[in-house]
Amino acid sequence: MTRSFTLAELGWASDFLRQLDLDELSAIPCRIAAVHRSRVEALSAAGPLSLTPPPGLSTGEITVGDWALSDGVRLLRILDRRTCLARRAAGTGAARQLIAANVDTLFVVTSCNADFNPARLERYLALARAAGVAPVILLTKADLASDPEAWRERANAVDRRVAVRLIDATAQEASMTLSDWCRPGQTVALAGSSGVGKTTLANALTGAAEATAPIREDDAKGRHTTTGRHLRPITCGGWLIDTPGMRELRLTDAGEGIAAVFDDIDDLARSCRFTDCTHRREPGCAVQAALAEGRLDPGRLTRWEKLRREDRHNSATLAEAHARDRAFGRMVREVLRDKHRRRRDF
Ligand SMILES: Nc1nc2c(ncn2[C@@H]2O[C@H](COP(=O)(O)OP(=O)(O)OP(=O)(O)O)[C@@H](O)[C@H]2O)c(=O)[nH]1
Ligand SMILES: [Mg+2]
Repeated sequence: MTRSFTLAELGWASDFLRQLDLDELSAIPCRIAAVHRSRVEALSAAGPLSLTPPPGLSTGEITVGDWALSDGVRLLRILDRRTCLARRAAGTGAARQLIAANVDTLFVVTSCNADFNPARLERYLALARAAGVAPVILLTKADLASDPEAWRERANAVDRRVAVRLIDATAQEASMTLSDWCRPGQTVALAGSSGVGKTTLANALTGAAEATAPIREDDAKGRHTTTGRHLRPITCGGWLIDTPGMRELRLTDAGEGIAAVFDDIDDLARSCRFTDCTHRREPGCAVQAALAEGRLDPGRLTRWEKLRREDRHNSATLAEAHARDRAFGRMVREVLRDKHRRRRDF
């Protein structure tokens, strides 16, 4: 990337400036554009930078969209994030994997076809809400649907507060549909399964020509064409983070996000007679009453319970892992202190 951008164009805001100590005023503020194994790429008002993180900060703790301070060669520190999208890392570990930072809008992308799945949409909406990011649902392939409005209604039914847009991502005017959210200084991210058209949309927004690939005909699934994450300038202003199609989006620490997406059930649960009501067969259960009266969709209740179970399990595992790390750190410090003491006493 050869163009340089002003700090305001890069998305710099007073929240970040306020975090600087007096002796940091000469440091270069920069925005992380890509994270590699031992180095990060960043954009600053003076142009692009290639930086090495300081000892003790692994690149796993840095993510695309982060604001950082640098001396031009080294990254000095990461500034507190305004928003942070994260999930539980794939595999068996408990680690929390950062997806993107300081994102204003998350475009949750699905298509007007077999990819559409309310449970998955709710999961993405909970991810966005837990991160403090405003979600927008994009229904791609509207041009291929026989009744696009029916798909819009299905998306509206998932969460009536979330904006929904029907779009043909391959059309010339695709980026116009998204212009409300893609303004100078704003950062948007795309999330959704493989093959829904994230890269097609990204290309429309950035004018780039990243590779896309046709989906399988039988189940509308993609082939995980995109593999990296980058911060890229949008033609009409703003920034885009294209995330690869996630094979797994496991929530962690997303309790508040889930409560926000399912606030109807959350409200009901609060008026149950018992505070530890499991909403199964307790007397005075407002959730069961709503089900019996047809005010609550049983499928939605099942999905809420599943997400909460998963989030609680993952958050507990994460908390345990942190406690183990802390205990190990304590042990190492004690051993070192002991060694010092013995050397001194010798
Ligand atoms: N007709 C039509 N085709 C689309 C639309 N959006 C995407 N496609 C096609 O769907 C296929 C998959 O699109 P991609 O943009 O590669 O999907 P992706 O979400 O980036 O997939 P991954 O990189 O695997 O996560 C491509 O052949 C696109 O041309 C749309 O709105 N209408
Ligand atoms: Mg892609």
